[in-house]
Amino acid sequence: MGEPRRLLKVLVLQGRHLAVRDFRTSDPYVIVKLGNQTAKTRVINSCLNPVWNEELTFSVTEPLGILKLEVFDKDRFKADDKMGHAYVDLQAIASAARLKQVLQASVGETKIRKVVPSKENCLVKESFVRYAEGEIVQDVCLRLSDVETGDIELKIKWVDGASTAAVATAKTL
Ligand SMILES: [Ca+2]
Repeated sequence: MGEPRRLLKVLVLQGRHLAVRDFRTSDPYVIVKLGNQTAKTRVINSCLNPVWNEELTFSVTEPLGILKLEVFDKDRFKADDKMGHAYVDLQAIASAARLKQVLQASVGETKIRKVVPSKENCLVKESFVRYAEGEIVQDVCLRLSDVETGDIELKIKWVDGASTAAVATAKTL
């Protein structure tokens, strides 16, 4: 067995008040990048408040870096139009994940960290990193840049392969 595999699961929940790129609406989709890994959601046609509820999975590599999001309007006969971009600094969730072993004894839900909106991030409101049901989760609401309007809501989950295996072993004993 090699290094335990750690995953970052990015649940792209929804977009709100996205920009118009066609006549009255847009056909939005989101590209999410972590390092050299890229994943994208499906296109939702003719919608400025799309609900994707789509989970994109990335391998966690060191250094962890920044999660980047780009929103586009799908077009049939020309290049897709830009609808803004945003990023998430993953340091808060990464450092919370390091605390996980300490938290394993705790019951229910624990808020570990709070990130407040500032010029240094894209947050629309306070973002909490929490420990719930054995997982480290961060709820994020992002304001898109370089666009007239638009927010994107995400849920980021840190999945530690090693501890999942440990829990499974504990259950069989
Ligand atoms: Ca379009």
